[in-house]
Amino acid sequence: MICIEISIISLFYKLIYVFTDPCYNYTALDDPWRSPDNRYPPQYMCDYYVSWNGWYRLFLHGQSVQMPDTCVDENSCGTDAPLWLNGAHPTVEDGVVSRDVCISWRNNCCHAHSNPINVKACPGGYYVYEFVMPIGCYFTYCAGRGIFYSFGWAVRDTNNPADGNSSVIQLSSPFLFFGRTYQQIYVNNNGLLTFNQSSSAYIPYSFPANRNQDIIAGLWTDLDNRVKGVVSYNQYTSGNVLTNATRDINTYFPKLNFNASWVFVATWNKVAYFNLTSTDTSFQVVLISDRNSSFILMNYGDIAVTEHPVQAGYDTINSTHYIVIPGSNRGSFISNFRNSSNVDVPGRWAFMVAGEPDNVIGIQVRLSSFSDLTQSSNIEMVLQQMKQELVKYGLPNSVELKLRKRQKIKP
Ligand SMILES: *[C@@H]1O[C@H](CO)[C@@H](O)[C@H](O)[C@H]1NC(C)=O
Ligand SMILES: *[C@@H]1O[C@H](CO)[C@@H](O)[C@H](O)[C@H]1NC(C)=O
Ligand SMILES: *[C@@H]1O[C@H](CO)[C@@H](O)[C@H](O)[C@H]1NC(C)=O
Ligand SMILES: *[C@@H]1O[C@H](CO)[C@@H](O)[C@H](O)[C@H]1NC(C)=O
Ligand SMILES: *[C@@H]1O[C@H](CO)[C@@H](O)[C@H](O)[C@H]1NC(C)=O
Ligand SMILES: *[C@@H]1O[C@H](CO)[C@@H](O)[C@H](O)[C@H]1NC(C)=O
Ligand SMILES: *[C@@H]1O[C@H](CO)[C@@H](O)[C@H](O)[C@H]1NC(C)=O
Ligand SMILES: CC(=O)N[C@H]1CO[C@H](CO)[C@@H](O)[C@@H]1O
Repeated sequence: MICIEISIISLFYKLIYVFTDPCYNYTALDDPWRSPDNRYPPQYMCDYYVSWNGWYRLFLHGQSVQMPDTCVDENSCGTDAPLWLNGAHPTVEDGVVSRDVCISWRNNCCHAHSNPINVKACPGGYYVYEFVMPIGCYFTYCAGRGIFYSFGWAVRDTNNPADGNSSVIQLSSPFLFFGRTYQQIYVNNNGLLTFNQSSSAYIPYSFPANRNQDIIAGLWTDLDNRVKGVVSYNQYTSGNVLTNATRDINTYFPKLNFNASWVFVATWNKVAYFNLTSTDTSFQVVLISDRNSSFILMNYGDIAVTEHPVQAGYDTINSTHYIVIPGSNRGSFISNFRNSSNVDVPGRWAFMVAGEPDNVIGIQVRLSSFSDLTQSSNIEMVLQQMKQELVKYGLPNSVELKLRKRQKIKP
């Protein structure tokens, strides 16, 4: 009798625990505008007017994310002065901890402190936050890390004119692109970078085009910043941007011992498509070099679908090298750019476009099951993925991978 009573009581406590543990008792907050990549919004959000109550778990488009615990740029997270966690996230063993919250503003990562919040790590590998009213407006809690490099007026970008192109930009360090050395570049509003002359083409051609032109297309389509959005650019030879670029390239291309000396950032922020004034499209093309080798990062934020033809990737003179980001020739598919990647960072693509490639001595392919290879469409896909991997390491895109069937020899 006593035994049963004890187990009922312990079950009762377990239930109370489950119902009060914030790890199982939170409100899901999925506001895409809270992303650090949502910069220079048309209107500022403010968390001061939210009736915060209890614990929250952060999501972005359904994906579980955490609050950034390193500085975020001002003019991001849907406002001018975003809030980030000034302290490391706890471990599950730490239980509930209190953390300082910083306000990033006026070129100062911690211009002021907002009210502290409680944070808890959960066994499922996520965090919950007990958000409280911040100290004023326009402050918002950020969600996720963001992949965009700093841009905009806070870092003194140069803006392109409406519906046109930049004037010729002299590069402060030459950019190598598959054997050619460029001292100048154009940022063209329709989503592409060109070297020798500007381009007003709003209907892309498909890569590989075998033309007499080197071209880098973040998202080449009919973009229209007369009605909405800003196209801007900047180049750097010192500062945090170089540190970040060095870290990123060494992560994606290990063993090169890379040290960035020059970074060029071109950004299309919240630009509309022509004749589709309600759309918003944001992406970035980042060129990185150490004089001897060079890399391209493409960062994709929210990309609206479009019926205009599109093209993303790069192409070279005579198409000796080219890349088409998968799906980028179908405007109905490009919203997926935000979560596709060749470097395991949703929204980001990285390519080496000049320099000594790391010697490729083998590739490892992991298949979810052997039967995957019985379908010829799957084989094509696996070969494509292997090719992407090889091209990332500097092999020309003209390499063709073919599967040769071999008779199994009986022992
Ligand atoms: C563009 O410039 C590069 C480098 O200066 C040069 O090699 C190439 O011939 C030029 N292409 C055209 C089409 O003018
Ligand atoms: C560099 O990266 C850190 C950490 O990801 C980020 O907080 C910072 O804003 C970045 N700085 C620049 C200039 O991109
Ligand atoms: C990269 O170069 C900078 C400036 O030349 C230097 O201060 C820094 O120590 C170098 N970093 C590495 C990892 O070599
Ligand atoms: C603009 O859109 C309208 C309707 O949405 C369409 O009738 C018109 O043909 C479009 N114009 C151009 C130049 O595409
Ligand atoms: C570039 O290559 C030259 C010649 O191989 C070498 O001497 C130099 O140190 C390299 N510079 C960088 C920044 O790697
Ligand atoms: C491109 O191809 C044309 C025609 O075959 C050739 O004359 C030209 O030299 C090639 N250009 C380069 C940069 O390879
Ligand atoms: C990728 O992004 C698209 C468009 O935003 C979204 O509908 C889709 O669910 C995402 N897919 C994944 C696997 O997250
Ligand atoms: C191809 C093209 O339209 N180029 C333009 C780039 O911008 C300059 C300055 O506005 C124009 O003169 C060019 O015609």
